[in-house]
Amino acid sequence: MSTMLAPEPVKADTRKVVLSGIQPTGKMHIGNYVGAVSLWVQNQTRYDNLFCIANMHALTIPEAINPKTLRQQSRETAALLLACGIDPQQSIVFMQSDVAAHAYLAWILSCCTPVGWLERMTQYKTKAAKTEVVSSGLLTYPVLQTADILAYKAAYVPVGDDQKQHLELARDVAERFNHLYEAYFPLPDVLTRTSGTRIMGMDDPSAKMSKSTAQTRSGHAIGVLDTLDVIRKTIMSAVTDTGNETRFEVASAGVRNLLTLYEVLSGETRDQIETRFAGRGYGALKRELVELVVRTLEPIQARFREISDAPEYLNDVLAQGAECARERAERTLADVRQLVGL
Ligand code: AQP
Repeated sequence: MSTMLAPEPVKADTRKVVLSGIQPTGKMHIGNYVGAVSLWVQNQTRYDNLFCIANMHALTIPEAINPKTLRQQSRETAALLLACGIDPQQSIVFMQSDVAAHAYLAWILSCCTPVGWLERMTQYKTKAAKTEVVSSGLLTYPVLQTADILAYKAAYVPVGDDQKQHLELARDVAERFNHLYEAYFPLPDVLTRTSGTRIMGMDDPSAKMSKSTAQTRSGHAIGVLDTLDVIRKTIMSAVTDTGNETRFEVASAGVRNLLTLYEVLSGETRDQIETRFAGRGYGALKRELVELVVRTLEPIQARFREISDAPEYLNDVLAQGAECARERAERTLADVRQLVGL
């Protein structure tokens, strides 16, 4: 099949560079898909794209993942990106750990980053509060993310809402580097959806849907690879309220979350959705959302199975991706070494 041929190297061109990543810290969920991956796919032909599996970021809480699981989930995540529609003929897909320049650049950038900036990060505070031994890697996580972005002088970083603060930090670090040495790095801009940028937990609409939470709480996330039965059960038992309100602006958090998922996956306007569900109760909304989610995920799951049956193809994609990414990142690193006096 032509789409399973080893990709040609993706060459840099005059389009703006896009870089984004996903951690292989668990099962990819519909929040990752809606907030980030579908946006990457949607804009794929418009930009010069690099997408990485952030497996080094996944080491920041080493107690949470064992080496075998990390390796297996990293490959699964890469296969899922392709299954979701990332085309390796158009976008560079690679493992973060295959490009050593990220870690090297992260060290140089960490020397330009005041500790206070890192200690203020919301994600650091939340994750540190839940972790017995807080690694310095958890604190410097956003510096490695900044290195991921700046290694390719990315103009845009498409992410969900939870990563916005890290992006602001990346801009601040780039600005500080430019101030200390020379105006070298462009300042990256965040790209987010207008709706669906923060999908909440099905079992708790006050907390964002998260891979790590999903590992300990069934009913929290809709996994991209979940079976029809699990998807149905998760959506049908999603937290709502005792009312009947399906207007976006006034619905309770849980109902708004379901409406938002419906909006992004259907492409219908809010007016159309409100008319569709007016007075029909939450059961109808849930049942139709189940159908929509299944219609969205079925082709992704079928494609995932095809890719999983062709491990050599995935090896080729990742090897080619690493080579292309390495070449670009090494060029940036050579400039940076020169600028800082190494
Ligand atoms: N609930 C969400 N709604 C919308 N977008 C989301 N993203 C994550 N959760 C949601 C976006 O998905 C991309 C990849 O996320 P990540 O792997 O970098 O990890 P994360 O942001 O820390 O999200 P998770 O899935 O909850 O992982 P854990 O539990 O490991 O922390 C990012 O662009 C993110 O914004």
